[in-house]
Amino acid sequence: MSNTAYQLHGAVAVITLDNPPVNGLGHDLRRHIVDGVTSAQSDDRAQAIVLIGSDRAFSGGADIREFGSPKSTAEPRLDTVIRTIEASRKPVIAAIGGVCMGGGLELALGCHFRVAIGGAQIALPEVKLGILPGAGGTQRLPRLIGVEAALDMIVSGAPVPSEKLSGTALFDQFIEGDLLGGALSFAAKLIAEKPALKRVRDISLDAPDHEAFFQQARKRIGAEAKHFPAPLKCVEAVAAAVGLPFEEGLKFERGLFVELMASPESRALRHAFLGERACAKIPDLPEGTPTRKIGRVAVIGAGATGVGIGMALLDAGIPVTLLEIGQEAVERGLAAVRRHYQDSVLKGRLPREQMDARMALLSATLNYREIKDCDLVIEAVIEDIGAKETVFRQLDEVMKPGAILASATATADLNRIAGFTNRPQDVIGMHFRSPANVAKLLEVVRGAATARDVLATVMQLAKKIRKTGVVSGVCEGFIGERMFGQYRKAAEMVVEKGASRQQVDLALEDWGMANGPLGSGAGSREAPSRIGDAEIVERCIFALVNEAARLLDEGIAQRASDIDMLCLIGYGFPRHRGGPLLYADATGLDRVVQAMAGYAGEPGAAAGLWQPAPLLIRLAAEGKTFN
Ligand code: T1G
Repeated sequence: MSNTAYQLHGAVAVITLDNPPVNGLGHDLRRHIVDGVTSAQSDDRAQAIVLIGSDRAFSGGADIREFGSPKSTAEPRLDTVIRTIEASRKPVIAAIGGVCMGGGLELALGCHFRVAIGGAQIALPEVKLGILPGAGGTQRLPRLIGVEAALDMIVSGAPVPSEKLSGTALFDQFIEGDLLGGALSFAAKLIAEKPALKRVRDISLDAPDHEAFFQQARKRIGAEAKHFPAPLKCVEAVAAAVGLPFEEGLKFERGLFVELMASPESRALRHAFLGERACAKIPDLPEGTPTRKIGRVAVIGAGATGVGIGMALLDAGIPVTLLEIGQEAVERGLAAVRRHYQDSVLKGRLPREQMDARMALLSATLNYREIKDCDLVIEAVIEDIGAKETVFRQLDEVMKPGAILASATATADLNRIAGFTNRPQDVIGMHFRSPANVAKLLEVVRGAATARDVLATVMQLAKKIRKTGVVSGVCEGFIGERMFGQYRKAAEMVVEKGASRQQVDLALEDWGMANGPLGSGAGSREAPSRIGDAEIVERCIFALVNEAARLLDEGIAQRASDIDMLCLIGYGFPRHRGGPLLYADATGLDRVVQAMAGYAGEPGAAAGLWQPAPLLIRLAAEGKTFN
C-alpha cells in the first residue's frame, strides 16, 4: 500500500528520498519528507517511519543547485523538516547507505534512530563550500560523537567511512546486507519494545575544560585558514554547542551560516564546486557519447614532459610504452620514472609493491612498429613543427585504425598537426600542465576535425588519471598560455612604469596568486615606486579578464566557468576569489572597462592590451556578468 508520501511495509511507513543524482535536499524533496512524516502521524497502520535514499546516496546534503535561489530558503527549510521529525510521536529511523553528507547527515541527526551499512561516506563538508552546517550539525554531532571528533569532521569536511564511527553513538545499529530489510527489522523491534523516543538535541553535552580545547583549536585552525573565514566560524559554532542551551546554539549556528553564505569566499568555493563539474559538459556531446577503449598508451618522447605523462598514466594503472629515437634517451627516460617512484617510496608516500606494479606496466622501444596496437599515442617531442610532422606522418602509417593520436603540444597549431595525417578525426591535443604527473589541469584541444567520440574518450581519460579536462579550441597558446601571456605583458608594462619586478611579484602573491608573473625571486621591495600594489594587481588581473573575454567571444573556451577553473586548477589563481571572471563580476564589468580605458590612454600604452574585448563591452553595457 503506498501513497505519494510513503510506502507501508507492514507497520512501517518508508519514505524514499528520490532526487538523483545524490538526493540533494531541494525544496520538493524537503516538502516530500514533511508530507510523509506528517501523514504517518495520523495513519494508525504506521507505527514507525524509515527514511531511506538510494544505493549511491542517502543524501548529499542541501541541493547546491538551488543555492542563491528563493527555493533554497523556501519553507519547509531543512531545519523545519528536522523539527517535524523530532516532533514525531512515532520513531523515525534514518537508514544510511552511500553518501550521507551535509544537510543529509543533519537530517539523519534529527531522526530518533540511525542505522547504516558499512562503507557509507559520512561527512559535514560545508566548510569546503565556505559555509558551515546550517541545520544543526554543529549542535547535534558533538552530542553523539564528542566535541573533538565532531570538530575534526566539521573543520576538515572530510568524509569518514561509517564503520569508523561504529564506536560512537551516531549509529544505533549496523546492517549487514540489505539496508531496507535491516531497517525494517530494526523498526519492528522498536514497535515491539516501544522504547522512549530520544532526540539528539536532549543529550547533554559536558566537555570538561573545553575553553582550553577551543583556544587551542582557534590557534591551530586560524593559522591554516588564511583567506577563508569558515573554519574558525566552525570552531565558534561547536563551542556554542557546549556553552549554550540547544535552541540558542541553533540560533547562533544559523547566524554564522547566513553570514558565511553571503561571503565572497563561499561564493567562490561554490562556483568552483559547480564549475569543476561543468568542465566535463560539452554542449554538442550528448550524455553517453560512445568512447573508445583505452588499453595500452604509447608516449612519444621520453623527456620531462613524456616522462610526466607516462607516470600520470601509470599512476592510474594504465600500461605505457615510451618511444624514443635513441637507446640512450630511452634508458634515460626509464631511469627517470624509476627514480621518481623510488623517491616516493623512500619518502613513505608510495608502498614498494605499488612502485613495482607501476614499473611492470612500463615498457620502452625505439621501434614504431611495436606501438602499432596501442589505443592512444601521446606525442611529447620538442616544440618544433618539423619534428611533430615527422612523428605524425610515421604514426599515420603505423598505427592501427581507430587509434587516437594526441599531441601534448603547448604551442603548435593542432589543425596543422592533424593535416600531417589521413585521419584528422582521430587527432586531438592533450596539453598537460607540468609536471604532468602532478598538475591537475589538462587542456583538451579540440581540432576542427576531432571526432566526438575521440573528445569524449579523452575527457573520460582525464577523469581516470585524476585531472580536470578543460576543452579548448585551436589558437596560439590555447586558453591558459594565451591569457597568461597577456598577464605577463601587463606585468612588464608595470615595471616600465617604475615598479620593481619584486614589487610586482609580491603584490600579486599578497593578493593570492601562487607565484608572481615575473618569476618571483625571493627579493624584497626596493624603494616604493609611484605605482601602488592595488593598481599593479588591477592591471595584471584585468589583462587576464580581457583576454578571457576574447577567448569566449571566439568560442575557444566553452564557458566562463571553464576559464575560471583552468586558472584555479592550473595557474595558481587564488581559490577564495573563484577565478578571474568571477572576480571581474564581483568588481563590476563597467569598472573593468573604465579602468582599461584609462590605461589605454596612457602614453606608450600597448593599445592591443587595453582594447576591451567586444564581449566585455557588451556585458558591461547591459549590466550583466560573465558567470
Ligand atoms: N546538491 C546537488 N547536486 C549535487 C550535490 C548536492 N549537494 N552534490 C553533488 N551533486 C551533483 C554534482 O553536481 C554532479 O552533478 C553529480 O551530483 C555527481 O557529483 C544546510 C547547506 C556527493 C561525494 O558539499 O561532495 O548541506 O555534474 O561528480 O564523485 O548544512 O558530489 O552529474 O550534473 O561529485 O560521486 C553539503 C557535495 C551541501 C556535498 C558525490 N554537501 N558533493 O561525489 O560525484 S551544503 C556537499 C560531493 C549543505 C546544510 C548545507 C560529491 C559527492 P552532474 P560528483 P561523486
